[in-house]
Amino acid sequence: MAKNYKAINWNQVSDAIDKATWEKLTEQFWLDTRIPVSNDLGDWRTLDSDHQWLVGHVFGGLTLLDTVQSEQGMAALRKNVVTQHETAVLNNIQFMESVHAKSYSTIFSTLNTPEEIDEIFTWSDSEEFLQNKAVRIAGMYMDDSVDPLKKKVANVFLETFLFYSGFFTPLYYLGHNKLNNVAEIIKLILRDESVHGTYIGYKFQIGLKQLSEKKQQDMKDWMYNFLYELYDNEEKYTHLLYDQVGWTEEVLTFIRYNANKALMNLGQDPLFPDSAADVNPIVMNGISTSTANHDFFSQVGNGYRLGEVEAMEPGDYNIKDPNEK
Ligand code: MN3
Ligand code: MN3
Repeated sequence: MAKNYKAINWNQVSDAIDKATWEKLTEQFWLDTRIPVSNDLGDWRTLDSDHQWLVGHVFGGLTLLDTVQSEQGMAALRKNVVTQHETAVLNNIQFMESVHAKSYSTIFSTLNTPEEIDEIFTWSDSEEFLQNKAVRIAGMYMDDSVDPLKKKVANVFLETFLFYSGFFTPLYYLGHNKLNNVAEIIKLILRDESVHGTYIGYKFQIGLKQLSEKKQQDMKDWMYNFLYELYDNEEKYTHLLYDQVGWTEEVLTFIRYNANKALMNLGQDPLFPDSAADVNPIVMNGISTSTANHDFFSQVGNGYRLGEVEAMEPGDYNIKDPNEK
């Protein structure tokens, strides 16, 4: 046991990315309870039962994945931080993952009956292809023998890739000017995930560069194999959700595009040929527009303007080799 415990000093920050990320995340803080989801009830009632089923169950799936992130993901990454400020950032991320997980329940309680909500949770707690991805990733998080860098890869694949089969639905409706408040919640989540994926990917790249060339190559080989494995399951999950409404192929294009973005966050070359131009432009529109200005905090007088914070782009972090001068 160490003799002394070290107090975190924000006036001496060894990695400026920690501070920048903390500031970005705290600036864009939000809560589900401030979004008027009940304004979407009119749109909701125009959907047929297949489409209502889809909306409920994609959010059931997303609830499960955000539960994994909030309960295991950040706790796992926190065991291998390089700086104390990194711990603080991961604490922030962990709390927001709990907000994300809770926000779907806010949507359910507005749009769905208690019986439907019970059915959605029974489904997400048992559906094979959904459970496959949750158990696979959570299993890595909880296993102390798994390489910490691989846990970062699992985290970025989950955040930047595996969530997007679910995000497609609210973005599609947003593009058709439907369920706008539900979509607003999803866009606030996406804005968070954009920072999370970039930050964890950056920390991964620093760790990767410190390995020998042989070990870097082994890590890359493992990463691409792991992505194939996850994609194989994701294809089946997508068919299960989307075949009945006929959107499956479009969703698969969208998730391949996001798989490439996950690889970019990790500093790697894309795997799939799909680019932004291949994705349904209505869905891309939903992703790129900034969030509406709900101006939550001006009500309490401290002048935050939530909508002014833009999503991060991969180029926002200029990753340098820490060993280079
Ligand atoms: Mn999340
Ligand atoms: Mn996240």
